[in-house]
Amino acid sequence: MHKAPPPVLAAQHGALRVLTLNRPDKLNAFTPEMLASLDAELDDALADEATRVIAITGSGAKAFAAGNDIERLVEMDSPAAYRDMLAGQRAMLRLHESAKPTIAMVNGYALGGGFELALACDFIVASTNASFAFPEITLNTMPGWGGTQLAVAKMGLACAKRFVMSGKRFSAQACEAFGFIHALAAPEALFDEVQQLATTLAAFDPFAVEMAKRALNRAGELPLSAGLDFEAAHYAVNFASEGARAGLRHFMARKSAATVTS
Ligand code: CO8
Repeated sequence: MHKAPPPVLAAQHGALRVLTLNRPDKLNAFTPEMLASLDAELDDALADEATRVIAITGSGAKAFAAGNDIERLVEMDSPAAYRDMLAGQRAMLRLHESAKPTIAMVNGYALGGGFELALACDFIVASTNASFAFPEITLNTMPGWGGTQLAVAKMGLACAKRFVMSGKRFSAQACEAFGFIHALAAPEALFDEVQQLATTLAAFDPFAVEMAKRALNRAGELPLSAGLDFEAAHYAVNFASEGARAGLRHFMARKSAATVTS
């Protein structure tokens, strides 16, 4: 009997876990099975101590993900679309809030839900043939997996309106100038670029990275005074950790070693 290919593939490269959306014949358009599989793979990657960084990419040379499956959307009534939207939002929120850093390795089209998934990651590393759009408005719909909120947070209101209200597709080069892309690489160098970033991130104390990310994520959600309180509380918790003590002691040891040799 023909076995369906797994909707998400997982591969380990040192401290980096790469999750690949695997529906290349449909440009990796999302299905409920794909979202459920992504959820399960995230559970696994988050529970695995050896995994320090999670990257998401798309199968094939053309697309990261072309968004939600339009064939399915067409058949949905409003309650089904609402439930579908909540499932997508849950996936985006998990990535946005995940304790481990996340990288979208964008290797082609990142459209609609695919763009939302990329924006939910901490970093976007894009190949020079990638492009980004929210085409929903051209379908008389709108982003529903957190796009309106994440786009504003990541690129500012004016730029987010340009994407959401025009439906226009922008090249990776244009998007780099918009400020939400961490790095651009030629398609054949994309994985190396992601690995370099992952190596940098994995070298830091994971608890410090997690605390800093949580504090950063609250910026813009809280008034400044509450945001500063949140930051101070996380600073204090992090400061009490063995990792922070070791980091500070290491710096002092280097300084005193330099004094002895000079
Ligand atoms: N859904 C389903 N199938 C898709 C999708 C999609 N989003 N995108 C591409 N495909 C399929 C095509 O139908 C085609 O299948 P087949 O070979 O069986 O005909 C295959 O993928 C290859 O696509 P094309 O032949 O169209 O490839 P091209 O290179 O000619 O064009 C494009 C590539 C420009 C990316 C084109 O496929 C396209 O415009 N796709 C649609 C993109 C889009 O509009 N995405 C947004 C979807 S809506 C969304 O994501 C909203 C999420 C939140 C809403 C939640 C509400 C519940």
